Amino acid sequence: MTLETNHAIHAASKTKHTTLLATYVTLQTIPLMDIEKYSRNLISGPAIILYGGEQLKGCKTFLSLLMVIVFSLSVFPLAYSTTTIVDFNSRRSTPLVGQVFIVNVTVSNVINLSSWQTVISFDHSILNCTGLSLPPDHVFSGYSVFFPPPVINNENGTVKAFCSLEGTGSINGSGKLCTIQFQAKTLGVSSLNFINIMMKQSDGTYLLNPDMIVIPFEAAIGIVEVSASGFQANIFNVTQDTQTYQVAVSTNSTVTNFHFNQTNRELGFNVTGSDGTTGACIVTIPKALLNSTLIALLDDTAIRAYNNLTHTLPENETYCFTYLNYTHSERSFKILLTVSGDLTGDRKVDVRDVAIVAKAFGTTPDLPRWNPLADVDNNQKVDVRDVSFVAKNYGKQL
Ligand SMILES: [Ca+2]
Repeated sequence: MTLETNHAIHAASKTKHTTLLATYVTLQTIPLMDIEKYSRNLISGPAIILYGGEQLKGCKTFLSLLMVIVFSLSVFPLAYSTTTIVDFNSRRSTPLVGQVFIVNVTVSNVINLSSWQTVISFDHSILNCTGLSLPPDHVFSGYSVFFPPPVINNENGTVKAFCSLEGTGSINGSGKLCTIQFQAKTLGVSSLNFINIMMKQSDGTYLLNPDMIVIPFEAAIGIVEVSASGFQANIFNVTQDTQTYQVAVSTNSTVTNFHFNQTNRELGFNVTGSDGTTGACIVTIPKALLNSTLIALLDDTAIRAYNNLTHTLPENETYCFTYLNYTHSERSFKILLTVSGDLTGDRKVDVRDVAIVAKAFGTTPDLPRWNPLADVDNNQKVDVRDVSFVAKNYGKQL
């Protein structure tokens, strides 16, 4: 973790330029807990340089200082020209079904951070959020903070946390904001999204300086791929407009006859496994190939629709993801580009699509008439919202 107090920087800026540079690097190497002590050294002593916790002397001092300055010159311009990023570490998690795992929320290259709030959405049909805490090395560790209990909502799939330094202090640098614990409920893929980015409101994700002004930042997107034991990744090269892309099929089945048809905007393959056993696959598709509104067909029957308008297509900056369970035999699997509201895979929205939602109307996953295809917004119930989404798109075609 690289962190500095403004206090330390301010003190350093009063000393010679070389000292400032040396200070900058030295501060990067010391734990945050030592910063307060270090700041006092800067203020009280004339240019005391600490390196690895020891005071440097004589010739060694000069050589070491020279090395530090050379190193500083190479990193110094970067440190102040990079964008502030709020991110997940890891950006991609790959737990097995049932597994508990953690994702850190991080910030990098922030200046003058005094408080933060994150509101993160996840797919509650795939993940359960089981906790959110400040790790021992969080960005404000060593200082008094106000950290109200996080708000976890596994019905809607959101988790919210706020943390503020007490008093008027602030920190610069990079580090962890908080640690979120999830349990993987079922096979599938969930995006992790920061919501209402840079909006200072009760359900917003924001960073604030001591004057309560929002600090601009870019937010990354996290991906959680929940698979089961025995899954293997199969990578296929696909060429489109002379560019080559890679599609990954992670599955416990054997994959054959993989193909991509650029004109039809369709990819497909066959899956086989021991008869009667359960198969599943997760398909990772570059967004340059297929994007936004997709439908999956098993043996030419539509079984699941994915739509970025209803947040049911998991995606990050580069890839989108589809996933499917099936009973093994020789099966063909297709993913097509289609229009919003198409639930049959014929790339138009008509009475047949309305009928699919009508037939499953009023159901939840525990009922026999349940059809995940009809749950357009993936809120685990087929209700008026699903009907109105299809109705709104009635008559559209690709
Ligand atoms: Ca629904």
